[in-house]
Amino acid sequence: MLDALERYTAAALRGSRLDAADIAAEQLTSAGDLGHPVDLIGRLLAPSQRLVGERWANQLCSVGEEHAATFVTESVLASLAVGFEPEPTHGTIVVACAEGEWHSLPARMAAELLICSGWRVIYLGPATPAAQLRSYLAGVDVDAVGISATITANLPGAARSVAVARKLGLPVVVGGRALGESDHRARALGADGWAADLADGLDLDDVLWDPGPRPALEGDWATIDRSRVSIVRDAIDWLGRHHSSVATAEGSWLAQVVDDLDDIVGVVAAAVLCADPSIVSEHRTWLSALVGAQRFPTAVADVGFDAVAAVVGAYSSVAADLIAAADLG
Ligand code: B12
Repeated sequence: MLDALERYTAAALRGSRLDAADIAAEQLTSAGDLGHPVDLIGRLLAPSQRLVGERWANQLCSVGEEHAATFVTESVLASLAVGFEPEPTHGTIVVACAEGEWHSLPARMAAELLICSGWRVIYLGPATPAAQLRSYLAGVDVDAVGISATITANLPGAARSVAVARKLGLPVVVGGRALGESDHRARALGADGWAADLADGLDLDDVLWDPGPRPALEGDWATIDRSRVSIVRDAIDWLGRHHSSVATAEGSWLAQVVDDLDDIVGVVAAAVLCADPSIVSEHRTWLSALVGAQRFPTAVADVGFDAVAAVVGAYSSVAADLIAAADLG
């Protein structure tokens, strides 16, 4: 018999909210070990979404199925968590996605986990621009801010979100897949704390560190991030001169090339911000596997990096050196 994770994921991928909710409820009420929403999120809903992501990346499910699964899991999360909401004891935290970050479900899961651990949560959802976050925070009485980032290209946006909250004197905790597995990136963003896992809730005394140096909001990373459109345009010109197939690209294929280049430039800005070339190599490995799964030669991923490497030096020598230092093997 298929285990609960596989059955749940299959139901979510076929868009069957009732089946998925039944499997989740069965786990909550049976003698199974997922007796609380915290466990349900950590051991069923989040792993199911990761599985869906892997299947999408390996061309084993379509974008439509991935969207359907996300809707099902959002619904299950909302319906199951409500009955478990305790009286808030920790104060109020605003949870928002970083500027540019459209992965709202990770932040939503984090919000539910915070609620279960006694926080009152105001959840702002996806991609709140930093300026709007600032005006929102200026008008509410809250104790802390949580910023979520899923893809590394959005770490520069996260740094701007963090900065506006800190300027208002609010402690900022960051989390999400883009932060990696140590506090290094969180510190580079200027956050006050980082939490990878909210299974045991969030106690600010445990996660906040002493204020250290903050990243300057101007600098090479900001120049690159601000110049994304021009760098992508230069990279397309470079590709046109060096790879004739790109010179004649049009329609959706050209749009895909532009998107991929824009992501690479965002990732380079993030790597410069965090002084961490592994951010570039990680993205290169991921993109190569993705184009391989799409049955394109993996060299298609290399040329995007070659193009950005060739043109970015005109904007930032630090970025050019960082790409050269990244292991793009
Ligand atoms: C659903 C989904 C989408 C949906 C999101 C819908 C939504 N409402 O969220 C949509 C369609 C928008 C989307 C878009 C894209 N996606 Co997407 N997506 C996913 C998927 C399958 C699931 C996301 C999810 O629900 N995660 C929920 C759980 C699993 O996330 P989690 O990080 O573990 O969250 C926990 C902790 O991190 C923590 N946490 C999270 N936030 C916070 C905040 C604080 C303060 C704290 C303390 C803790 C905390 O708590 C959470 C619960 O335990 C992921 C796969 C994955 N591994 O996440 C891909 C994935 C993230 N996407 C990916 C990609 C590439 C994209 C796109 C670039 C695709 C494209 N070309 O369009 C765009 C980028 C959009 C953007 N600019 O933001 C890649 C990223 C790879 C990479 N290079 O980094 C992934 C990993 C898929 C893959 N395997 O390749 N995506």
